[in-house]
Amino acid sequence: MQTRRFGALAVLTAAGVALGVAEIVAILTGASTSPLVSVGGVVIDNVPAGVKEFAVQVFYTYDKLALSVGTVVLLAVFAAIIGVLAAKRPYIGYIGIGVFALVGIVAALSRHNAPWYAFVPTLVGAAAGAGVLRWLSTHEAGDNADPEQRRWFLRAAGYTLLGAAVAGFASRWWSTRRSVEADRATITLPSVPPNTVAPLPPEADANLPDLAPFVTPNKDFYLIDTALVVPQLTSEDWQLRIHGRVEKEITISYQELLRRPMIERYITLACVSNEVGGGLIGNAKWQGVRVADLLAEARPKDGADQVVSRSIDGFTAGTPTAVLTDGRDAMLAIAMNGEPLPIEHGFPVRMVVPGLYGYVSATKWLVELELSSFADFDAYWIKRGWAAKGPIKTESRIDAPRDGGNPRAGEITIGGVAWAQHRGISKVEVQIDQGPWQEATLLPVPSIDTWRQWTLKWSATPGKHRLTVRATDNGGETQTNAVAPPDPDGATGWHSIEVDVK
Ligand SMILES: Nc1nc2c(c(=O)[nH]1)N[C@H]1C(S)=C(S)[C@@H](COP(=O)(O)O)O[C@H]1N2
Ligand SMILES: [Mo]
Repeated sequence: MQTRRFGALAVLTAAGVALGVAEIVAILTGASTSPLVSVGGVVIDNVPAGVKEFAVQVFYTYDKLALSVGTVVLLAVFAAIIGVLAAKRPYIGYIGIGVFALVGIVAALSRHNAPWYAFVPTLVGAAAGAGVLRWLSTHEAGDNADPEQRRWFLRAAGYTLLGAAVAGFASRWWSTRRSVEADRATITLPSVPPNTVAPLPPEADANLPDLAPFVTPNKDFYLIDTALVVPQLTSEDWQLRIHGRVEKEITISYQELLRRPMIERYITLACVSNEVGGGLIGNAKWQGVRVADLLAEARPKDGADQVVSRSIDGFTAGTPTAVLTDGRDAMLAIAMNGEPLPIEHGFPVRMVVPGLYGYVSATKWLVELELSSFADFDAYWIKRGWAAKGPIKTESRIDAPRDGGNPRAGEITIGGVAWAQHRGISKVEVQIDQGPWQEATLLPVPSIDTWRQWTLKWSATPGKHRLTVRATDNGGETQTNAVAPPDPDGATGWHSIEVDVK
C-alpha cells in the first residue's frame, strides 16, 4: 500500500511520461496532433473573446506559452489529486489516465483537418504512462516500507519525470521549429518598386579568393544573440506593438506590414564585440519597411528620445529616436539577400539600422517598439556595462593575403574591407613593413551604409613582411591607432598581419 504522497508522485510521473512520450510521437504525426496542442487549440477556439483579449493584454505574444504552461500546471494538480485517491485504490490511477487520454484523443480528432491518426500520440503516451504507473507500484513505498525501497521509488520517479520533461520540451521545440520552417517556406515576398532598390555596382566585388565577398551569403553571415534556443515565431503569430510615449499606439500584423511601402538596401551589420581584424561583420541586401514611417504614425511624444526594440525572447536594444528619423534607411527587415529572414537571423521581422552596432539597433524576432527615454530605461547590454550609444567606428581589415600565410614572391594583390557605416569610406592606406603609407584602390559601393572593398598591388619579395591597414571616412576622420578592447563601445586600432613570402 502506498502513502498519499507516494501515490501522488507516482501518478504525476505517469502523467509526465504520457505527455512527454506524446510530444515525441507528435514529431512524426505533426505538432497539431500533440494532446497539449490540440487541447490548447480547443480552449483557444472556445474561450469567449473577452477572455482571449484579456490573455493577450496580460501575456501579449506569450499568450500561447502561458496557455501551455497553465495546462501543464493544471494537469499536474489533477494528476496529484488522482494519485492521492489512488493510494488506497490503485485502479483509480489507471481510470484517471484513461479519462485524460479520452479528452486528448477527442480534442486531437476534432481539430480542423485532423489526420485519421491524430489519436496516436495521446494513445501511445497514455500507454507509456500506464506502464510507468504499473512499474512504480511494483515497489512498496508506503509507511511500512524499508528505507531502501523508498529511496528507490523517489529516485525512479524523479529521474523518470525529469527525463520525460526534457524529452517533451525538446520534442516540442523540434516540432515547432519544423512548423516555423514550413510557415517561412509559404511566404511570398512583396516586390519592391525598382526606384527604391539601391543598385549594386558590378565592380563592387574584386572577387579575390581570400577577400570576403561584397555580399555575405546568409549561411556565412555571423550570428550573435543571447538566445539559448533560437526563438520560433510564425509570421501568423507575429505582431508588432508600438507603444510607450506615443500619441497613438499601433499594433500591426505581418500581412499588414507586407502591404506597406518597402525599400531594399545593402547595409553592413557589425557587432560591437568584433575585435580588430575579426569576422563579426557582414553585408546583406535587406528588404523592409522604414521605421520612420511607422514612428510618424505613432507620433512620439516630447522627450521620447529612445526607441526600445524588444524581442520575443525578452532581449532589448535602445536606439536614439533621432537616428531612426534622420532620413537614413533604418528598417524593419523581412528579407535578407532575397529570401525571408532566416530563423536564426530574426524571422519573421528584425530591425536593421545603418551606422549603429547590432546591440543598440538590430533586434531579431522583434515584437515591440517602445518609445522611452535614455534616462528611463537601460537596454539589455547597457545594464551589463556597455555604452548606451553605439555608433560604428571607422575600421578596416586585411583579408588577402591571409595572416601568417606564405604567398609566392612577385606581383600580389593585397585586399580587404573598410567600413564606417553611414559616413562612408573615402580612403584606405596600406603600410608595408616600415615603408610609406600607400593609397589603395577603392571599389565602388551602392551607398555609404556598406563596407567597401579595397585592393593594392604589391611586388612581394621573399622573406617576412608586416602589412598594416588604416581607413579614413568621408568626414575626414582617420581610423585611430589607439588600441581599445570591444568593451564598452567597440574595438579600435590598426589591423596588421605578417606574411612569409616564399
Ligand atoms: N533578439 C535578439 N536580437 C539581437 C541580439 C540578441 O541577442 N537577441 N543581438 C544583437 C547583436 S549584439 C548583434 S551584433 C546582431 C547580430 O545579428 P545577426 O546574428 O543576424 O548577425 O543582432 C542583434 N540582435
Ligand atoms: Mo553584437
